Amino acid sequence: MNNLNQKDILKHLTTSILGRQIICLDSVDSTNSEAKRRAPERSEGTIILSEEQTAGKGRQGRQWTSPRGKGIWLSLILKPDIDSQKVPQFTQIAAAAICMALEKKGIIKIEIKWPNDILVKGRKFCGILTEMQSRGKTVDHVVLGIGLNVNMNRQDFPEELQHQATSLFLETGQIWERPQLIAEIINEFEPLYSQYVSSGDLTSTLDICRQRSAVIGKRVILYHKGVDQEAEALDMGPEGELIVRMADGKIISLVSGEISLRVRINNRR
Ligand code: BT5
Repeated sequence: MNNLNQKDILKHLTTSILGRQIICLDSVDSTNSEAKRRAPERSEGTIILSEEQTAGKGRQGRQWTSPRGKGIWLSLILKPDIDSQKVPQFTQIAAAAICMALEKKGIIKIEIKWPNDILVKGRKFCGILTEMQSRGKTVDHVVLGIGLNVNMNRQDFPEELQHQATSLFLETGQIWERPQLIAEIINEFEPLYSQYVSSGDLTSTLDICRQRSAVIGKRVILYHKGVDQEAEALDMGPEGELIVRMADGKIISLVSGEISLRVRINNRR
């Protein structure tokens, strides 16, 4: 497997702005942390990649396993002229773009577990971490992190993840070229992102996410600040929020962020 380099990715890139500058590292703590450090002097669309992450991050201090050479550990620096409240939706845009790119390669049965997990047959192979630096409503920069397990074997995962995580290789039996996948994800992301940032239009993203939702119509358990609550996921709202009916019948909208969600294994009503 070749090391990642800018040239191999640019060959497949059809975007006008995003991904035109690519920094490929050998090892880093976290590409999101590195992107945040470099964001002030970098322009919109710069991508940071690393062969491995020694402290890959999930949400809320969780870890992201990122073994050398086997995955896409990517952070995209964005500098949108947009209200900071509209940034969490970037996670949905990225999820939609990843699904479109992979489906075009013939990888099917991909599901999105709101807000930031992408699954095949119930196993997670991709996670998204959107971080932002803002002053009030003004966005300084956004770092959109994508972790995608590409050519990982079962043994590349720590034991506790072996039954809940997967990779493109494990699902398809095929070794995948990372540069092409990276370019194709960014190619799908750019139009959805530009449409949203320029006009607030999220409809294409929402259509893609709703059709592939692993949670809509299911009983779920919401976990927030140490408390589990049962609910039924009803739909996604116009801003990408998840609309749920709580056990007491109350209907509420969840904005991505602090809430974790488990789909109930036994999903009978
Ligand atoms: C996420 O968090 O799913 C966001 C992951 C984002 C990773 C990318 S890699 C490039 C960029 N730089 C970073 O430092 N991060 C981003 P969350 O929903 O909190 O899920 C974290 C949980 O997923 C962990 O607690 C594990 O249970 C599980 N997990 C960890 N590594 C995994 C992997 N490689 N594949 C599947 N599941 C994993």
